[in-house]
Amino acid sequence: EFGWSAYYDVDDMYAYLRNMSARYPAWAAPVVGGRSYEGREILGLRVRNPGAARQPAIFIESGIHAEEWITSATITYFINELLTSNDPNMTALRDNFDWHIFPLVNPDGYHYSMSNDVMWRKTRSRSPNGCFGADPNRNWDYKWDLALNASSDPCDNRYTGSQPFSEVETRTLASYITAVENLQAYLAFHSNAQMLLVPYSDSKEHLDNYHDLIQVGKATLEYGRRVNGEKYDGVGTAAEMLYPASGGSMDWVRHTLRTPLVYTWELRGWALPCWPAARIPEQGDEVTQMIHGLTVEARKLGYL
Ligand code: 0X9
Ligand code: ZN
Repeated sequence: EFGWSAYYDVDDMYAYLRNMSARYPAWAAPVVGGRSYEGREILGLRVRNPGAARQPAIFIESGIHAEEWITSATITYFINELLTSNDPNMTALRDNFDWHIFPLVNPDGYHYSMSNDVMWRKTRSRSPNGCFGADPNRNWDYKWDLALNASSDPCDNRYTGSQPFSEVETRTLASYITAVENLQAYLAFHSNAQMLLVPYSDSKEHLDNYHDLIQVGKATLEYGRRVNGEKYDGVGTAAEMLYPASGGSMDWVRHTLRTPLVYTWELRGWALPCWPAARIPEQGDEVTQMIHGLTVEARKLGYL
């Protein structure tokens, strides 16, 4: 039985997604966002109001880094709240948006992290020199060749891949995202720097709606803080808050698709991936409230 007091491997997580779509067939359907090097699906759930016409779409990407288990556990927790809760904040979320939720976009790496090497981060593609995998958050086709906080060495943990979108996971997911109609928000989940990041990651350049993103982001973190009193370090570009990095998903989405609201969460945690399973619901509740808060605050500024 799937739940939130343990971490689950790919097959169990996917069974849970299929099970939820079977329980709520009018509202939820499994969607395939791409495929992996080892032939797994990138499985997600589309949740939308069967009685509504076109709604703003929100895309959730989680588990791109294989060892960041807490992100996938947190997002399946959110799915559970979204589909089963009678809290009016949750019913508003499921009534008003077209959700594309992918708790695990790097299934090969995650399975390898669970079964062989807890610190595994990358995909599992084979390089000619015998090393495995590229960093799927350095492989997207935006500023890829800057290779900031990245390496051209296939044995490095932050290998860019041999070319932009060399990894089938990022390539196929990008084409899925491109086809999402009316995409208004893209939310990516990592751990564990405890901050909220906005594009772009490669420079300190600020977007035209930077101030809106910061205002909504700060308010969003307050919704999370009210749950357990846990404070995040703040909101800003990766270049200013963390380190400059290039080839990441959120920058590609913002630049290529012009999606207005794009954020990357760095969840809480300590030494990866050892956030204790017994404390998954803590971050599940915080993130659920933050996603709710983000929609409320963004709407105040005319988004969504
Ligand atoms: O380095 C990363 O990819 C992320 N940090 S992590 O420790 N989880 O690896 C930060 C991502 C922010 N930058 C981009 N989205 N480009
Ligand atoms: Zn990460």
